[in-house]
Amino acid sequence: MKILVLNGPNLNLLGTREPEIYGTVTLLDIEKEILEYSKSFSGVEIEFFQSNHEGEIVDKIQSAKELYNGIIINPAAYTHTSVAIADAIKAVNIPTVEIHLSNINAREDFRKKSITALSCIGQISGFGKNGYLAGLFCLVKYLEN
Ligand code: CA2
Repeated sequence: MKILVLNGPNLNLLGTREPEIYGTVTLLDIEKEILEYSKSFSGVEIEFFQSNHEGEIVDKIQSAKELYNGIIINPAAYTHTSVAIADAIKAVNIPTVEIHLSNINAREDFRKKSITALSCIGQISGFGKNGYLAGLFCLVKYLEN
């Protein structure tokens, strides 16, 4: 089973600013933890991708067809704006879980609406880096059934 973990704009800056919202760990730390946790499931392979560009994220999702069984995505700010990413997820028809480090429902009004979640099987928000691990667990169980 192959899972693509996709992170959107500015998440490459994790650990450098706004630690009160996003914590102190870097994206590389999170990726290492996901990789470590993935070993507790047999036959699960992970690939990581981060981009600050909407079109690159759309291209990556399109190219995931036939290559990946599932996607874990934190679309970051594109969560609230990107019909293009939502359409790409729908088009490839790959089960996708949306993750947010912060609790987007407890922040500014504009963050409460997720356009991309409309195309996802579920969303985990507010549990920091552990959200990615919970998302992997839920996605693997979903794909096994
Ligand atoms: O809580 C999340 O995971 C978000 O997807 C993070 C996005 C934000 O726009 C979403 O509303 C919620 C922002 C990611 C930016 O991350 C930074 C990390 C360090 C320094 C600056 C930005």
